[in-house]
Amino acid sequence: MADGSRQKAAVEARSRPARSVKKERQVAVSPMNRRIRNTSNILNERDERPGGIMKDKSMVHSMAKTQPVSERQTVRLEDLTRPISIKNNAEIQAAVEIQNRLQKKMARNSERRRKMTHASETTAQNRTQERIDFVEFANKHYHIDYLQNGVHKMRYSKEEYENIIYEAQTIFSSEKALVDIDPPCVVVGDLHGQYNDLINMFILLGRPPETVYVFTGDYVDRGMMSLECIMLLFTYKICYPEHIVLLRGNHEIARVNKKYGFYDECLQSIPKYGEEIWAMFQRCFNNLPISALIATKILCMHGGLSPSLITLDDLRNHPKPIRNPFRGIVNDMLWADPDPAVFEWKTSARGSGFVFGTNVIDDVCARLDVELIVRAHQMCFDGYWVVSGKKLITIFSAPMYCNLYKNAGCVLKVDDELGIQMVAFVPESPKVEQVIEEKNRVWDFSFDNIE
Ligand SMILES: [Mn+2]
Repeated sequence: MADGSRQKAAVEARSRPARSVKKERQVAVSPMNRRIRNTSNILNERDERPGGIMKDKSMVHSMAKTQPVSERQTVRLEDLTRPISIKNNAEIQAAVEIQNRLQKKMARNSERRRKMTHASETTAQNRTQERIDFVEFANKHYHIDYLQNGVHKMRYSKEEYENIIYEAQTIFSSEKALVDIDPPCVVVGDLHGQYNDLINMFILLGRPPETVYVFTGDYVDRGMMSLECIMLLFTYKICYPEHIVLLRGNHEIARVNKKYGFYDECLQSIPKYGEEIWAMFQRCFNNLPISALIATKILCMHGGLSPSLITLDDLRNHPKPIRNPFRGIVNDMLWADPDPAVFEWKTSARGSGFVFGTNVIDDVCARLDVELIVRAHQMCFDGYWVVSGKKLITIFSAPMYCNLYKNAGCVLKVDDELGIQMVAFVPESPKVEQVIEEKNRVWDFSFDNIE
């Protein structure tokens, strides 16, 4: 190598990448440090820790922006591609009230259907259904007092925790490890306790059952409002089990969420019963499905692929509950990461699961007859990452991750014909918007133009 080019390479290596490496190291430790330092003022209204989306009012507007899409999709989704201008509390409240009315109407219909199809359910279950009005419980989360900047912890009673975890667990245990689902739907990546961003998404894209969702796991840990995230999602699962799929992430494992924030949050937020409720959550998590299959063509999971994934039926019929997965197909699918530079399989630096290359993605897609793999698990600055070949997409749905990254959050919309669109939640930063605009050109595709 000539001296000049070596020097140039050294300069390049020293400048930008070095800074970003340093930043990543900081991020790896500081969320926890911040948590510990700030435990005394959980209810501080101006709190800027994760969980709080709206640093100021203008941010509500900026996060409502969605990305330009192809013409076909623009027509189909015109309400989404128009910038939504929720500027003040009154406007948010009006939007919420319309949704609340719709919600009640749909709940009445769904309740009627449920009564017709499950007329012979046990009386015990009917009794708990009477004790808590689950739809009302979910709607409470959209009360204007909570739709504000910062961290606003909900207070749930012990009975609410017990009822909701119990009912949700009953439903999860009746689901297969691979759940089949029909489009249209929205696939969501990591949330990590960023409850305000979750609420923001429900307000903008619609709540279940109006919109069907597939969540790919990592609801808890890191952020400050894991309990609110998981309680709201479980409630929707109870009310509309067909309209929301909750997959398991690597943080829905006891040994992980004991360490990275959820356990501490339970102890702090639930006086006396924190430990007990945390354990109940773990038993429930053990029943979560691992993977979802949209119209037999789009396979979703939290982490990625496993060398043990031979047929879809193997996965579908995998027994549950799965307590503390350590190795094998389930553990791999919760932990794996793609890497185009890897030839086939490599052990992972995470210490669990594998790293897999593009030829593995091609092989698996051909063998299982799926066209696309959607997974989460890795932070991306523009909210998503398309692996070359367009057969695997990473989505990450926690914008401003831990309030330390200036990343966008992204969800993936799948329409009736399996056309795909990204909806980005953009934090207030011109740099982020520019990055997303650039990448969006790469992104725009449907199955029609994949050969
Ligand atoms: Mn993860």
